[in-house]
Amino acid sequence: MQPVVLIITVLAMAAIAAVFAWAIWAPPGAVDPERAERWRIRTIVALTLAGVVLAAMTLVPWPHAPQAGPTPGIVVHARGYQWYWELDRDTVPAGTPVTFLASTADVTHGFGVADPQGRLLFQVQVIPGYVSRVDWTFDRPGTYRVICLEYCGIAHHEMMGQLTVQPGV
Ligand SMILES: [Cu+2]
Repeated sequence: MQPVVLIITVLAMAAIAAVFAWAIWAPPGAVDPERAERWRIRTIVALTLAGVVLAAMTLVPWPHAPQAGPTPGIVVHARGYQWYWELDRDTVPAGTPVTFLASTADVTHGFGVADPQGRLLFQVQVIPGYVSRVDWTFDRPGTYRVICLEYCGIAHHEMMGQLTVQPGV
């Protein structure tokens, strides 16, 4: 997805640069002011419509249906505190579905898990009074980091835990 966004952005920037270059170097009198005004209005209307349609399209998948039903495998309860995570188990096997049920004892936190290379696998907002659920199956064994991705106070950056994924059976 990111390469597509990059290509679209570069093409749009090139188009804008071309318009600016043309506006700068066009010979005097090359533009009929009335025709330019018509094009300006059409362009603004078309871009506005395109923006509304594109923005609406990005909202189609939301809201997600709440995950419900039986948990598929291992359940890990994760509870956030200022400023640490408490997991009721810190070791899970690879290849087995894991359901994280995350909650908070104080303020809003962001429960996130990063792989051994530091790449974020998932994150979910953890809001007081609610239990947030993430279903995840770890492919590879290793030492994963549990992090907080919602600023939650002065020591937010130190709110890290660890999850060990062992080779599956
Ligand atoms: Cu935090």
